[in-house]
Amino acid sequence: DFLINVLNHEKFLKGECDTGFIGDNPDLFNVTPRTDTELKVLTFIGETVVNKTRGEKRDFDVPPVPPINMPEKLYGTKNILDEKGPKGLVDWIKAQNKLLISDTTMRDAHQSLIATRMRTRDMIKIAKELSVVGKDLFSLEMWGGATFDVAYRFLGESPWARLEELRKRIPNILFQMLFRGANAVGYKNYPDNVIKEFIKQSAISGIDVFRIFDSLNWLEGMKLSIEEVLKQGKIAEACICYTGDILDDKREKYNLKYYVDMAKEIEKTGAHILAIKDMSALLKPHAAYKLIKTLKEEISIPIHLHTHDTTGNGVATVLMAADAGVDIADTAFNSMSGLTSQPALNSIVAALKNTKRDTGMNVNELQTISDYWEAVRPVYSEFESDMKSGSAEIYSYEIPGGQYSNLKPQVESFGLGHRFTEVKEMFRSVNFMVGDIVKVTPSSKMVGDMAIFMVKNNLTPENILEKGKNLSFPDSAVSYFKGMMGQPMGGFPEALQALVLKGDKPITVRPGELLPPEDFEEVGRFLKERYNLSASMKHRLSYVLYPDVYEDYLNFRIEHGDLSRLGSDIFFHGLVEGETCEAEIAEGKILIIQLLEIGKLDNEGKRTLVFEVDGNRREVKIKDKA
Ligand code: 3PY
Ligand code: ZN
Repeated sequence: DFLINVLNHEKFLKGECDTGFIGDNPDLFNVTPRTDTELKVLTFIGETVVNKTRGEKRDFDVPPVPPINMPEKLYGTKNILDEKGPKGLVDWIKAQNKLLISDTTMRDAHQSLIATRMRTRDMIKIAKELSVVGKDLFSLEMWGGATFDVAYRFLGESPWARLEELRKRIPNILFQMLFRGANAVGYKNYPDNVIKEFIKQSAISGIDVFRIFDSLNWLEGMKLSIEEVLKQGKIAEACICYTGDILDDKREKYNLKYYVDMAKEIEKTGAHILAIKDMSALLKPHAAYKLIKTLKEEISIPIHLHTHDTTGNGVATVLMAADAGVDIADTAFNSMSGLTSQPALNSIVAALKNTKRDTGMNVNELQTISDYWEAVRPVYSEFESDMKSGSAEIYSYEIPGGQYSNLKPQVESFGLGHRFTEVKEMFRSVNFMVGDIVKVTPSSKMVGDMAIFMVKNNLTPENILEKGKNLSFPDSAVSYFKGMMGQPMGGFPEALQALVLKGDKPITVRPGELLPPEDFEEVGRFLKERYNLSASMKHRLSYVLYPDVYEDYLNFRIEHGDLSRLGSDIFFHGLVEGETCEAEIAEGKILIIQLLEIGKLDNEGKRTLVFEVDGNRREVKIKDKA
């Protein structure tokens, strides 16, 4: 309108106006975004607004970062490892009376509570404060598990960059990752050269402690990874996944002797630390006491306890384990703890104050970090499960935390929402049917897939051999029975194995032995040709582990640019009309963006969004998919 009035103006038409300012300020009449980066960011925000969050009720603020005085020197466990090596660190752990604390907020806690969606941006904002306030933490679990693929798949960001950016800001605390043994950070077996290269690159990029597990507690599946970590001079923390109930005489397969024997085998591999990985929160407080007390008498390497709070008994389990002499315990800052996440860090620190296992940490200072995460969490509310309280039924179902909160939507997606309880009961039955196994990624997924499959096809453990003859089973079940997840203790139930494999022969060796080595040169050539990318080994590994996900990520970056510096409130929710944000689009390059107006639907099904960017009017057209 403004333009049209000017163009009709008498004086203007007669050439009596000084229009030199137009030449000086061409931006005044240019409403298209100035640069490609600007266009991409406005389009991304526009798409979020038009097709996702228009009209949503907002109940979050941008999280404040607490002020901090940086001390002259920061010293922590990472310095001990770097100065004294793995053995020196182990000796140091053994010399401590205090309970050492790991914080899982940046890995397992958000994996369990908000579907692994925490963005790097929210982590690096608090990193410096964490390095000071958390200087006495044993470690930060901040990588591995599901965080690797979810970063690419749903957040459009590189997990490698997360590791490196955090490392820069936190030089003094050990970084820990969860490594799925022969499955690395994926869901299937990879060739040996992939496993070794992944460990090497992770160590170079900043990981100090590798927590290694096998989803069937099959030591053969873990040895290669342990050896490679030792070779890299880092800390190998090998796991026993806890299942069953050592207090229950009827669950004799997984009795105390089973755990002691396995712990001794792990010690023999040269692993530095034993982890008790209680992914399903089955380790009851008194069982924890008994297990840890016995293990402390039987082995000499330090013990690190990992549990979840799914039953509501998590803090009690940690405190009992502390009493029995456990060296290190996993916890999460209170505002990111509880339910399917880890037990509460701040509460445990407070509970142990003035006891013989006093952690020596300052509860008041730690509160500031918990407050920060409390403000971050509502931005991610769309990813929360609807679980409101701990649940004792988990002791019977033995479903791991993350899977438990995911199972309901998964069951609903199969149209079986009304049969959810039946699926949970079936999870329990399937476990016994397939051999009473450890259930953790990926074996837990197999049991879940089978449970849903059985309910959907009205199968039972009693009728499956008869009724399942002409059915093709879920891929994960075929993979399990073929031996591609390793060998379960006590072997496979043979009749069921034959039914699922339908004549295919199972393997009994390590799957990695049979897989041809990956050709990283060829991967490099492909990425160069297709994306003009001079891919480093890290990025080649990403492609090898997740080819489709990694290519989708590259295409996302081509389409939207690097959005990793955008605030998470903007990334997930866009803007409301009238709202202004600061968008960092490249290192130090900040745009002030205000959304002025969301236009009406035009006859092409699009809406024009009017922004002001650094004081200039900009417009983008967005297709309304509604
Ligand atoms: C993972 O593998 O991601 C887990 O957290 C298993 O407990
Ligand atoms: Zn866990």
